[in-house]
Amino acid sequence: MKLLYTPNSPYARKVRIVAKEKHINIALQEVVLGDPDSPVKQYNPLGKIPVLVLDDEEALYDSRVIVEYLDDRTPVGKLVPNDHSARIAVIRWSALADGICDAAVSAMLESRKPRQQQSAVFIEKQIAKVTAGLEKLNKDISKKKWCVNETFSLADISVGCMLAYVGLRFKKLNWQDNYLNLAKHYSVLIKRPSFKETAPTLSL
Ligand SMILES: N[C@@H](CCC(=O)N[C@@H](CS)C(=O)NCC(=O)O)C(=O)O
Repeated sequence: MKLLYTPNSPYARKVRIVAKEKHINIALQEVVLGDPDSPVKQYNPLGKIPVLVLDDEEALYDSRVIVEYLDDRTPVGKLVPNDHSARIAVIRWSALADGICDAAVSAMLESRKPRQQQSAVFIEKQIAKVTAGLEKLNKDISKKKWCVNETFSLADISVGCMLAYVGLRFKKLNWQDNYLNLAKHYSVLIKRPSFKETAPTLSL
């Protein structure tokens, strides 16, 4: 099994953390998304990473599908609970964290266009989604240790990956000072080996 990934993708990091937390070995294949010879399209018609290529060459995407696949491979340390209401809560937290990443990625890509082609209105709209999402998560995490039912889950992993990504791309949002409940939550998460070993390294 191999994972096509880029080191800074929050979605791919989520998958890498889930694999580590579940003690599942996956080979990593770093790709360059802009490279015309990148193998990604061969496996995912959408051209997006992460993609998990199974031993029989079947490809799984997107990150939400891959994390469920990995979580179901072993009952040890379930990250998406079986209980219906806990499961819905976990995937809802995760959907919001991923949605914030979607808006942050869109704003970042727009800001990389030549200045005349950029839309300031579009960027502002995406950043507003990021800050509204951060506010909601900051309120919901409140004084809790973990996002759902006081148990570490996929919700915490998704939130942690999103926070690291927003910090990497939008330092000026200064989320660590503006969302103190999230900052406290993050300070606990980054002590886990799975987070330390997957920290983004590049600023590209
Ligand atoms: N919903 C997808 C999002 C994946 C995604 O947007 N990945 C980005 C990298 S961070 C990508 O591959 N972008 C390339 C493209 O959109 O062409 C997931 O959860 O896997």
